Amino acid sequence: MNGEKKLTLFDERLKLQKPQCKFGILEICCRNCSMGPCRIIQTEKGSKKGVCGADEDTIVARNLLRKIAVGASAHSDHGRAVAETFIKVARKEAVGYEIKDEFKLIKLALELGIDINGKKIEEIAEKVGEICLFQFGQQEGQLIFTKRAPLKRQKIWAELGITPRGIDREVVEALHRTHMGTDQDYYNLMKQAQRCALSDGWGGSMIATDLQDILFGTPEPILGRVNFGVLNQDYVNIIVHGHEPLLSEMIVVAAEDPELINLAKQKGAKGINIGGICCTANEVLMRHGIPIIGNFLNQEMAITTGAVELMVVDVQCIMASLPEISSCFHTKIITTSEKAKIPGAIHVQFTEETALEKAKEIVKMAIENFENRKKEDVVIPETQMDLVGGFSYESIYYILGGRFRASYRPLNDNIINGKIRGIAGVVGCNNPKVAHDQIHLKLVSKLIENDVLVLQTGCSAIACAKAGFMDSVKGLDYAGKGLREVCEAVGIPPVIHMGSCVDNSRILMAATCVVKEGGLGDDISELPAAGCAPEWMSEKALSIGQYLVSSGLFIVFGVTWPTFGSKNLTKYLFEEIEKEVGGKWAFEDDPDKIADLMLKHIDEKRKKLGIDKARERVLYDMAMRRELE
Ligand code: SF4
Ligand code: MSK
Repeated sequence: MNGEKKLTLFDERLKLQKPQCKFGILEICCRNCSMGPCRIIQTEKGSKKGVCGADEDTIVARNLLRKIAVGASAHSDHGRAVAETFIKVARKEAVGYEIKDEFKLIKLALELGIDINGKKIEEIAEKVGEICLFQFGQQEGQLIFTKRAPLKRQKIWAELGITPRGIDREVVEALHRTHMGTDQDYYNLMKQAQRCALSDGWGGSMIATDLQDILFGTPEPILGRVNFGVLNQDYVNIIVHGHEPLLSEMIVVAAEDPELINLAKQKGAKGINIGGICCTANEVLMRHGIPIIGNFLNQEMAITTGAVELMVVDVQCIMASLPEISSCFHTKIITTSEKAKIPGAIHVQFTEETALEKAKEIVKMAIENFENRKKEDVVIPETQMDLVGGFSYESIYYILGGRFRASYRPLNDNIINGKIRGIAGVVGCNNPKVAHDQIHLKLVSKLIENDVLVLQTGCSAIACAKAGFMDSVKGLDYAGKGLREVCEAVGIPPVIHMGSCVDNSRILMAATCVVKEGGLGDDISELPAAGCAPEWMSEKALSIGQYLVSSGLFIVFGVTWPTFGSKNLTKYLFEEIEKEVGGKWAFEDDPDKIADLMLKHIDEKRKKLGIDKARERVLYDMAMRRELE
């Protein structure tokens, strides 16, 4: 390490930011025009409004809508990039990529109404890619994947007028409405927030997930390892970080190139070791079992091990601090997206046409940097944990029902008989305002202890994997009796890793499959299910939360909540919205209380479905059961 430089990591920078602006925390400041910035100041005579007359309801709602639009656009632009690559692969213009899951391609083609008779796989793929890409610019009608939702749900959206029409259209309209002097009605602004978020969940994110599965393979349960201990002192260590697997998939291929492995050996290393951070980690784990180094708040610390030759990043959740931190070590930071450059990083422009070539170039840079590693500075914590990842909604079908009778029936039956009390989606980021990973862990352990099957994505999944909840043996020790029995019988951990942030669309599809299997109501809102992002920080999390609420789920956010500056908007989101869409938001930062809120909601739904008694019956002995029957 360069002794002259003082390293400042996220926690110290947070301290330096304190006290953080109260107007900002309450979201009651507006910078949408140059008459401002305006702040809502509460006085005894009432609140002082913005120069244009905007009150706290308008300002807070506009700020929230903007954040949701940004979150939705991040996911959707990811989906667009995948669709564009998909078309190039079909046209054989993208070297190194291929269609890995032809079965899913055919299934999707039929769903999209494509005539596949006599057509080659590439022709079908091109048509599928074009239809998906068209969803971004579509101006009217409904996004094609919204038709996957239960019919009752589609009707709710149609009656409220929040069915998303086109992905880009909803984001643009969101921004237009928040322009000075346009939409100033918090309720109307929230209608657009719902439409925009739904265009993410049932649009951009779902397109990203489905097309990635076809290109790189639909995940199936796979063993992996997680935590800093997966860095290897004897190997060239490369970290892939960000979100889009278009880049990381090629880095994985390049790292297997015998010539590059030989070069690594010539430089004194035993080989090339790839590890992931954030959602890129989830993507390469799900399909290749590539080890995960850590989640969002581990990115800076990974460099401080001194063992990382190169960190290659694409888009989203990449800290601007990385080049400065890496300058204290030998680590190279490589940006690859025209959309995401960082001062101090080396930029290697990545394109589909030259993907493999560029990936090899990047891997070679890492190998050549191995000799610059200062062995005396290397400190790799030994900790690592086994996990099972790779659960798609399709693989859950087969795990539960077997290859020849694939079905969600066993899951539904075990929810109905009470062995599984309900389903929880626990997702989202880390936030340095709370102790790293701790809220995720306390919450998830209480949920599984209470027989709730937990589905996970994003950095929350990595947090729980590090704690051993995704180890199919160790994880069972944390599960309640009923859940443990089901997991043991099926051979799954009580906490299911479903992928990256865009793969929350898998959770939407899993919920839809449970509804369509029957016996648990006609809509997602009737399921004994709830969701949470206990350590969220990104705007994408707000978009995810809103599309889950608008799809009928109860969603709790922790750490902080962006509408407390407006009583009316908060009341709408925490209470009134439920009458319209069946789902609602809540805020709670204590993990114990978050679990209680989710369990209460799950139990209320069980009661409404008339299956609350079934759960009590689990405790009965055989004689009592016979009597009941
Ligand atoms: Fe102030 Fe209104 Fe301009 Fe916002 S839009 S900065 S509240 S004048
Ligand atoms: S990476 S959005 S910190 S989950 Fe998807 Fe993690 Fe949140 Fe980024």
